[in-house]
Amino acid sequence: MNSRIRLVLLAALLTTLLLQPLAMASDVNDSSQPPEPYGPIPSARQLAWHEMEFYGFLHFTVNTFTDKEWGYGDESEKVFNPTDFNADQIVQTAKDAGMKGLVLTCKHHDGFCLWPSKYTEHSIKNSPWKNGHGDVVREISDACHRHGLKFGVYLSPWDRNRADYGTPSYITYYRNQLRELLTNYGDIFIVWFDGANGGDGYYGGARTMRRIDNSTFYDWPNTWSIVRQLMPGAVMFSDAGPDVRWVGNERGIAGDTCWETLDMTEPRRFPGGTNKGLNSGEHPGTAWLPPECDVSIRPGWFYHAREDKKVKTPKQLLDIYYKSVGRGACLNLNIPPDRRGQIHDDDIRSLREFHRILDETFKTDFAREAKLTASNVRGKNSQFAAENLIDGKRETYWSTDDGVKTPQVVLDFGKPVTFNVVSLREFLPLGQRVEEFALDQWQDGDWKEFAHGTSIGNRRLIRGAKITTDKVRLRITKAAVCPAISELALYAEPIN
Ligand code: FUL
Ligand code: CA
Repeated sequence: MNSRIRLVLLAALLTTLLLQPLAMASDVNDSSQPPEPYGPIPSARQLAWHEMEFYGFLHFTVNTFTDKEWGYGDESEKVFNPTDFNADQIVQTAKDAGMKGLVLTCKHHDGFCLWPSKYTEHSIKNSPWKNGHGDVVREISDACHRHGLKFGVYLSPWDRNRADYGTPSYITYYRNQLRELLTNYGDIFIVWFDGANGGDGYYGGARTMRRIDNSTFYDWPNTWSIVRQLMPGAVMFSDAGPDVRWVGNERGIAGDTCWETLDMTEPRRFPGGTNKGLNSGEHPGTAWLPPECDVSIRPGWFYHAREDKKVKTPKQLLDIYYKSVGRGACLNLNIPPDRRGQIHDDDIRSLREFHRILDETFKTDFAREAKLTASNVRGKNSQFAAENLIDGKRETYWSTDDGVKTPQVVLDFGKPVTFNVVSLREFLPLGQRVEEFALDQWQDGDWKEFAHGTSIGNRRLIRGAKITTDKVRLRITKAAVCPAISELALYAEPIN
């Protein structure tokens, strides 16, 4: 090191040391300022995604007509021929169920494209449907935008049709297709990268087994940068993000403790890599990487008539909702179009009742009328008051002075109130701060704990037996730093 550099470094060190006590003092005293963020924090695109909470998957392709789950790749384009395709029926069904968007399998593992891609003949342009002039991606994306839903694309990295699968030219092909989808179909909220990869297939007639190295073959960083460039607002989903992680199972269930963060220093973090930490996340982690819970309303992902009576019941769907959305994840519920090209009546019936119950449940928040008393309010400043918990706004929150990590707040209703669902939300731009909490009810002149939990994140829904009380208390029992909580709401389900 030459002496000049040494001098500059010394000066920098001295300045840091001298300024530090000042900086610390101002942090502690200046509780009129919002708390410092803690750990990894979400990007703007992730925050927009968190707000969706519930959207749908559409698995639709040649498999719908061949009755398979994974097409081999040798299916004739001629088999794709819906008898009464109706994008409005599909999108309206999703909307009526409360979904905020739809993700379409534009190309599944079999390689058949639901849009007339310039780069292959294995697409809808060689199908009898609409005499080869159809475009399912166009019709579904247009209908989504018409009905106020967001649209997302699934483009299978594994392609059992392509002769060049496993060689570098396939990556060029894959990226060309991605560019088509990201430039011709309006706004896209999510790009879904499947981790299921490599194996036997048709491969242009070779009918062989092709194993690829998931860690190198796809060169993901350069594919991700195409998405960033063409659709900067879109989140990307895979086992390893970069924006949204898989929850580690296809049952739609997040861990009871579920962090929005993950440790990305783990070396096998790529699509099809390790499942470590996916279900519960890792705290504090190195990146904000929240989970999406994907699950099908039927046993399979594609429509099969034999599964018509196996559609999940409203009760099962509610259980999934509370264990996904209610654990800080988003729920991506698959509703596969049938051979007509519409959502089947059995699925509609179940979705309708599921949505009716959710609507009834979340119609009235019994906490709104409560009188609040908090053990601490940051800087005694109304900007951080406990009332922010019950104003229905995500962007306002209750917070405490730095160092006050175990505060409590009492909600006094002034009369008995009955509920069985509690909703909590953290203010996400400041990171995931709370590590444990408990809820008490006032009963016979004393506090009685009725629930406790760990992570909160975007949303924690606690669902139990009905409780009637005139006071509820939230205790934060462990936090990394002073909490920032934007919601405490109480609801009653129209059942049990
Ligand atoms: C899996 C695929 O293999 C299934 O067919 C389905 O698309 C599911 C959502 O992802 O990995
Ligand atoms: Ca609020």
